[in-house]
Amino acid sequence: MTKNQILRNALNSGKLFTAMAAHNPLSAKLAEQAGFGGIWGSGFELSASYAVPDANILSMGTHLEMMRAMASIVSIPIIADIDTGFGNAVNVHYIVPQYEAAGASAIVMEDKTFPKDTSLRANGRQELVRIEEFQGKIAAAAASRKDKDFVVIARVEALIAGLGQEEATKRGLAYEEAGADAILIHSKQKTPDEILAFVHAWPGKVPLVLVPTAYPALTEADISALGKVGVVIYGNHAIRAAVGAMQKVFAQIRRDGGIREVDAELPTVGEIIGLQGDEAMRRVEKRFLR
Ligand code: SPV
Ligand code: MG
Repeated sequence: MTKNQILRNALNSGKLFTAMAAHNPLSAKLAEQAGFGGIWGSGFELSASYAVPDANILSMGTHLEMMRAMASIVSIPIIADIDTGFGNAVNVHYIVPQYEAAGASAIVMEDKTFPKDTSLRANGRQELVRIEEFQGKIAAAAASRKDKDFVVIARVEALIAGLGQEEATKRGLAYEEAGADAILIHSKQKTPDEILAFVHAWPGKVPLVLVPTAYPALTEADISALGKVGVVIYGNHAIRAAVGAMQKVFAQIRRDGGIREVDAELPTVGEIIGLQGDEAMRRVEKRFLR
């Protein structure tokens, strides 16, 4: 089965598919080893790893090349976060085959204006494009893919923009009609109430995608029990884990005036060499070095 088929089958299966955010091939590999079904090619994480805001500061090429690098290392599907599609429907028609060729198995595109502002920031600029315009962008994404199993996910930002449930449902249905394979509905409310109201009322046929960063109380068991959600995305836990771990270790080394104490708490250099794919390289060495 191809990676695209794995994701497509998961969406059709009715079973919840889990995707962990990653910002480089190493974090993607760790997510795969931990047992997640797929990788979320997060714009937020990649931006954070460059220490710039998640507001279309990085170019499409930078994100695309990171998806390619991750896809060359992991065997699980990558869901690429293409923000607003880097322009209009013409841009989307051009870039979707590039993401496909880079090894992604899906794109998620959100209905905000370009340049976007990050969704979870308080008081961010959250302006949406017209429904018809975004339908055109979704239709362009669906029409331009080469493999019918490549998944197109439309992301509704109406709740993030404070436009209410009615607008969110209207947009979700319009994007389904335009050819979206799934609808990502995002919320920044601290409790799951807003998202649960949307999910319970969702009249569409395609599965929903949730990103429960703001409302972490909702577990996979809770989400599965809703019966309408195909994918849960853990949006930024790789970069937050990395930042927390580095801050802790760096502070300890400064406090201790050296690395003696901290050394035993860290993964060994051997473990890192293992993650670099050393074993495979040694096999090549043995076979071809003369
Ligand atoms: C991302 O991880 O880049 C996302 C999810 O788009 S969020 O940051 O919650 O908007
Ligand atoms: Mg994003």
